[in-house]
Amino acid sequence: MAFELPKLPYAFDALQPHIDAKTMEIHHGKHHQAYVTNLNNAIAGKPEESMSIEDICKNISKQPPAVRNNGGGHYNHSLFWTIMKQGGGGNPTGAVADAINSAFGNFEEFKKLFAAAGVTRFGSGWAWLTVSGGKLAVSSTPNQDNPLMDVAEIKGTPILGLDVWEHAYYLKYQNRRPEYIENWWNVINWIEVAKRFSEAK
Ligand code: MN3
Repeated sequence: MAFELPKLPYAFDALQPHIDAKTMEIHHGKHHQAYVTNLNNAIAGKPEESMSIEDICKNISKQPPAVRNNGGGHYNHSLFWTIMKQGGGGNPTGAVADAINSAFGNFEEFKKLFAAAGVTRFGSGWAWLTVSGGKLAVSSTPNQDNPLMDVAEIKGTPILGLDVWEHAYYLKYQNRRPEYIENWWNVINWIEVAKRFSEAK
């Protein structure tokens, strides 16, 4: 087996009340598992079996749709679980906070831009904060694309990502994606985002 479902770094109910336990259970155990299974099936017997998911994403334009969709799904969700935690939220600190202020003016302006990227993504996709060309950028991608991919409009190393597929919020928020995003700020693991920022430079 080339790729495996990473263990969720907290209990299914750890992000309540902002993200409910049932959503987490299905999202991790069914949706993410399906991306991993389908990715492994798509690359069986191929050199990609021994490649990192990051390297597969970086040359995604050479891959068939099954690898783009499921490889992206595996990378994106693996990142997503780690940038949330029980008792998260608040404001970023240190170098990543400085970089946010320098790129967007202040944290509140960044939040507005990021939320807008998530709210206005039509259909399914992701909102991202990415180190791109040495500075931070906000963007969104469709489906399971991400900023590592050579097909992305804004390319770089994502340090924060938000899943805006309906499966990420529909049980609790139904069609109210903006409310899901507003509550999601309360579970962000800024320590992990700062770590990813320091490694991306
Ligand atoms: Mn998802």
